[in-house]
Amino acid sequence: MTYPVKNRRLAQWVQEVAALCQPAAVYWCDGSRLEYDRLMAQMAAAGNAIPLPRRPNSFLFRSDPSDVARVEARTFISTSSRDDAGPTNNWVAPDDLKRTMLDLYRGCMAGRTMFVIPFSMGPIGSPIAKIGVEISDSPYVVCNMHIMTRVGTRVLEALGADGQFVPCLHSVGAALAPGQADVSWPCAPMAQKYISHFPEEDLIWSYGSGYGGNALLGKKCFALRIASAMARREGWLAEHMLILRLTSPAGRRYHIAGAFPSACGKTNLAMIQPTLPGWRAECIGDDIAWMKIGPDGRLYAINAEAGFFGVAPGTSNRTNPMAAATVRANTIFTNCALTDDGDVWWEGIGSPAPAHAVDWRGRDWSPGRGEPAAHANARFTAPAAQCPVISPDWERPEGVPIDIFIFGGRRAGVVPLATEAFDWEHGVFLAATASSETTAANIGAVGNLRRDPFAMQPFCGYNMADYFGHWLAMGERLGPHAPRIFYVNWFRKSADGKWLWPGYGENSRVLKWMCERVDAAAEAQATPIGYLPAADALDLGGFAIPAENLTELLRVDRQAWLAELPDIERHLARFGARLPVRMSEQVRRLRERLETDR
Ligand code: GTP
Ligand code: SPV
Ligand code: MN
Repeated sequence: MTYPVKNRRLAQWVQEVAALCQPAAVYWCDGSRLEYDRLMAQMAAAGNAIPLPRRPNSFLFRSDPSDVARVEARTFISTSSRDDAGPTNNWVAPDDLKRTMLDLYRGCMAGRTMFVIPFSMGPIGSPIAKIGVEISDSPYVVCNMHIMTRVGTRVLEALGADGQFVPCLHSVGAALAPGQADVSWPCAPMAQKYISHFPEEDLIWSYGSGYGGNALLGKKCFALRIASAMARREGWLAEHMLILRLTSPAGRRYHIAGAFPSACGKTNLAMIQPTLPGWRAECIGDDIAWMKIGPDGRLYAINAEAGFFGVAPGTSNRTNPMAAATVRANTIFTNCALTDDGDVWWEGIGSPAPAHAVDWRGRDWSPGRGEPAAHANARFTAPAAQCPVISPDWERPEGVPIDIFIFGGRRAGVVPLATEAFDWEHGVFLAATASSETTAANIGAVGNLRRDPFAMQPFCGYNMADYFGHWLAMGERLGPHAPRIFYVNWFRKSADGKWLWPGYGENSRVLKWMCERVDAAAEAQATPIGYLPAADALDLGGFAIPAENLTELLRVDRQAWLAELPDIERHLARFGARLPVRMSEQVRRLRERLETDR
């Protein structure tokens, strides 16, 4: 077999994988519109892609009910030493894991086409971008990759004869015997799913799932887990962050990068419509930022992706009008409900529940059923370029200079609306001890409080203690150019379970305070946990929030924080001697501040 590729390593790898997986055919993706349309038409003809007449060129897919989100319990960082993966990652020795997975991969593509998908994370040719090649037996993955990354011949050209790429092998794990009919969403049982990373050789092997981050390997597997390990070796940052540009009424620009755990508000903040008069926001990215120090010493960020793989439930014209506009055409919907007039519907879409719909499992549904019509982790896949507020600079090869980092999580209690770190080291501590209630973005219990450092707990490709150390080292290199660090919580609730803060566009009030802090133009008060907005420092013009809500949102409850300390200490103690001393020093000082009056 000859391949249309100059890159010898790629040609050889494709040949090896074909020999191992035994597909019925090998197909090289060119990334063209024609290719996308052809694959979509085939999936529609098979009944797996449901055309949505009200949204041009858009389709609905329903996954297998067992395959609806990432599976952290089946995700592995496979390094020769267990310690290099660290206590936050599942670990199996590379030889053992490869032996197990080779057995699974043998013949696993029988009866299917093996697609070779060359892709670039970041604009092709950007000094921050990198190339990967995904091999997958899922045409659904190919179409999603078309939207989420830059796919095709241009990438092979950029790769050249001896360029570097990250090999990403994916199979849904459902070989077809001769004559066997396919199912609409092939996948393997949970115990056979493996989302494996070999950071010592920049290699990804995924088996058994067709959903999201398990299967679109450019995203979490490459752009976060493998890239975070590369970034540490090479002195840059690969982060689970949105990127936005905020312009003040005076025309001053601020670039903000924010890390919140999965399903905790990145896409929404990335496309924020500020409610404050005169403030404008542009979206640059909603999930993954790659950042390098530029020639002027500042930190420059690119969006590693080309599309949005966004949470559908809760997305409406009121909450995220820019996302709602983005998904009007050319969008893939997964696990949303289908209305009788041929449109998608989900909880929180902003229109009343239809009297009848087909739910995400393909069953008749009506509002009285007591079950949601869309899966809580139903998603849309849409081109970033379609976002009405996408920044004209979103594909700038050199990226945008970051002024502000925001970390945060989903906490019904304790954590105030906004906190500013005392300094970089304290900011790293705030991020390292970030906590959040778990969401439907992972298969597992929802609503459990856990530590999710830097929103990277499921995505750090090496020992998280070394990751904290890398952030401390980056701060030293950045010196006076280091972005300011803030911590937010949009998700505080009252005793009777209502949001204390309206969120969404109103979050611009908090962003404005941050920008003013950068310019030394807003007041803050020192508290044991950091600087908080002074009582009148938040712009509340034209805003009707009950005074008691605001008091609660900006209160530091010393007793509640003291009660949190053991969990924070336990969390850091997991890292043992590998934890940077500066982090244990930070927790000691936090305890001291909380225990003494100030
Ligand atoms: P991933 O794609 O999983 O990484 O998620 P994400 O961080 O991009 O989260 P997203 O913006 O999609 O928000 C997830 C859910 O939180 C949606 O249902 C949103 O409607 C909701 N949400 C986002 N921002 C806010 C906010 O400011 N307040 C409240 N109450 N809910 C919010
Ligand atoms: C997340 O879980 O953080 C996501 C969705 O962005 S997935 O691509 O499935 O990881
Ligand atoms: Mn995410």
